[in-house]
Amino acid sequence: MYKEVTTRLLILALIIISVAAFSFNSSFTGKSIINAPDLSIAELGINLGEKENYNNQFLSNKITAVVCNNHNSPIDRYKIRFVMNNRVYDGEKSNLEPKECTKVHTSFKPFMENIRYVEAYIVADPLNSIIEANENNNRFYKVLNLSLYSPNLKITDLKLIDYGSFEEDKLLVRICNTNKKIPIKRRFDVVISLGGVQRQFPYSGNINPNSCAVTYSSSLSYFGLTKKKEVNVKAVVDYANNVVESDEGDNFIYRTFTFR
Ligand SMILES: [Ca+2]
Ligand SMILES: [Ca+2]
Ligand SMILES: [Ca+2]
Repeated sequence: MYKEVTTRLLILALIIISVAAFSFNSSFTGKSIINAPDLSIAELGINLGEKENYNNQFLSNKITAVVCNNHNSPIDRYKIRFVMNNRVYDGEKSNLEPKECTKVHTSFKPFMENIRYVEAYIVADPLNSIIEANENNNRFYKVLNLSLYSPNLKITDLKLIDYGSFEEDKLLVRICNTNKKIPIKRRFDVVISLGGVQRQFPYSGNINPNSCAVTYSSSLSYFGLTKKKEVNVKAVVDYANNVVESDEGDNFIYRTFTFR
């Protein structure tokens, strides 16, 4: 009985020692898994961590990714690939210590793209040239809403300008860009509907942030208005929707004019 217990204890001790020895050993073998870096993407966004995270000054908005090294070996150099709006932006960074994170930016300018949403991908080590402890956390996908980075057209006035005779009179349309930081640098149109007759007027100038511009219609005879009466007039800016705006719902104005 005593001998049996001793034997069992011995066997148990052997098992414990061998398991300990195996785990001790395994920390020195399989180097590529145990001692390796691990690139991962923690976050992707616009102007991440900036003091003001939207509507920076002209040209200074950035798409930012937070890249981390989750494991125990440093990384000398690594490549980062952004894919946005069907374009590829490649970058290279250096020195990422174990357990360290860093921010990576691209030159992508949200408002210059003139799109409302962008599907954004980021890949760390896109050519798989670094052996990592985890190869499955190198990609990040996010749909970014760029509306806040868009300008905004708004019609603030529509009035009749007297050119002497009523057929020669024109309509003045006052258009403002209500965004405080982003200019409008795209052609757009102004459509005026007068007494049910619709005419289109292109506008090709830029409008600076927080600024207004005026444009004029053709003379009223161009609308087929031949006799004096009361007419409803509607003006719409960016009728064909060439400009992506933060607010697409404030682009029209109504007036009623009585010609006597
Ligand atoms: Ca990884
Ligand atoms: Ca608008
Ligand atoms: Ca628009």
